[in-house]
Amino acid sequence: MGYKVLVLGDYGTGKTTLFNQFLNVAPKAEKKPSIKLELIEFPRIFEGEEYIISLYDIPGRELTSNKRSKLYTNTVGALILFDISRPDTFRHALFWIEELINYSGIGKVPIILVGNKSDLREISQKTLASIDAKEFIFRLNRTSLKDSIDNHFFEVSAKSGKLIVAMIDQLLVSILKHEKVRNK
Ligand SMILES: Nc1nc2c(ncn2[C@@H]2O[C@H](COP(=O)(O)OP(=O)(O)OP(=O)(O)O)[C@@H](O)[C@H]2O)c(=O)[nH]1
Ligand SMILES: [Mg+2]
Repeated sequence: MGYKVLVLGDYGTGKTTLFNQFLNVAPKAEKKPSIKLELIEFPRIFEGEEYIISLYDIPGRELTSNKRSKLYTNTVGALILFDISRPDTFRHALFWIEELINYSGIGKVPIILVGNKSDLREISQKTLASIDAKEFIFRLNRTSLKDSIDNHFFEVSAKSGKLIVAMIDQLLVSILKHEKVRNK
């Protein structure tokens, strides 16, 4: 089994689009048969070792919180999406992070805060300044320092695929670092 990574965020932030884009941009990515949730697996190499990422697409609203809590078990990392054209989805990112921490069963979990739809920046003035997201991550890292959590912010376009491979590789580095500390 690979490293279980969830794609979380409010409805319409682009989770499914991002999820499917990995089939195009990550070599050897495959959709796996799965009863409940959509699952994509692919290998990534870091320092000569191969690691399998198992990515799960989580719907933003259909599930009750009780049902969702079960999905978080054994999660070792997450992509928390917001839509840079919808401030409400950014404010709600903390909700997803807290839910993940509460239910994952391993305490804190490294995340990437993902400002999605970066392609909209070129055509619309009404997009969030990335400085707010950077500030948010800075504060989050200050509060989780004692757990050696190392969270990051990426602005990507799920639509074009821009930066999403770099983003997942950064998450893998954070996961490996955190696992090392946990297994000491
Ligand atoms: N411009 C732009 N549109 C995007 C991008 N990613 C997703 N979208 C659009 O945003 C809408 C919602 O995308 P989904 O991928 O269905 O969102 P979701 O987060 O899976 O939504 P739920 O499953 O309902 O929670 C669709 O119309 C997508 O085409 C992006 O990077 N840029
Ligand atoms: Mg979806």
